[in-house]
Amino acid sequence: MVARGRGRTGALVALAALTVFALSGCSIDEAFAFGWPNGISQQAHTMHGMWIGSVIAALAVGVLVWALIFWCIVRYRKRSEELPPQTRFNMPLEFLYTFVPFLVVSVLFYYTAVAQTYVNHKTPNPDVVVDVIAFKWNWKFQHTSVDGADVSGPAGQPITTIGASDYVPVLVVPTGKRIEFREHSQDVVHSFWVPEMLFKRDVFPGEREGKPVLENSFQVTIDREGAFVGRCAELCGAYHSMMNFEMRVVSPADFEQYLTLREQGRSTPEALQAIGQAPYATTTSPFQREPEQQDKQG
Ligand SMILES: [Cu+2]
Repeated sequence: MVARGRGRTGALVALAALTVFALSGCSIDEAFAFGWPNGISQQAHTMHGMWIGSVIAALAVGVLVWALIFWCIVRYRKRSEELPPQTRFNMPLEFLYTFVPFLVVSVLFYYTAVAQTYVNHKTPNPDVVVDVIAFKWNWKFQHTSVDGADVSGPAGQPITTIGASDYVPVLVVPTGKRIEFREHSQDVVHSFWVPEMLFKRDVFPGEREGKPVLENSFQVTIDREGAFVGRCAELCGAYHSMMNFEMRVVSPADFEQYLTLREQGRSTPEALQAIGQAPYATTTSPFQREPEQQDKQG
């Protein structure tokens, strides 16, 4: 009687879980992602796939372990005062205990290494090179080269985008192109992070004989247009949290037009407006302190 009641409760719990899942209307992919976003780059999709696979593997192992635990609780519960038969040193079982976790770790390690190698891979000739210059407490983005050719303004000056006290810097990049971000810091360690890329990398300071001691860089191919907030992900001082920027991903044609306008000497807001990407900076607002806040924070 008790066993039947327990079975019925189990079935009810399973049915409830299934109903919640079905009514929430989310796909298998979303259900197993547990809130992890799919990202906007090919590299992010690879990491997302790795995550989904790990979740499924973890759930499979978890369900097996839970089933074994509950089966043991029921099957070997105390029935009398008599000492049950004692079994120890079961070699096949001990071998299984050691081998199975090793197998699980090996498989996870393999897929991690494959995904990491892909995400870290750099081709020698990226389509677009952007220099990311971090300083306390803002960003400067410089479009350095496109399709192997250097880009510069009308007087030969570099094409840069930098925020001001009333607007955040907007970094404009194209879809479907391999983009290399080369990171430099002018003071302390910062970290370049666009959450939708599912990726961040520290920006290091330090130069020796005019060359960076340690230059971090990475490459991505973005496949979704849109405006995405970017942040500093390394505590770098008092106004670290205000170190926001925006990444505006546009079509390759719009990007080309944007860059041509910049080469002609137009400012970032003007060029963005001309390619139909106004208003300027939509994902985050700059740091504007109220007078009373100013007093409190000194
Ligand atoms: Cu910072």
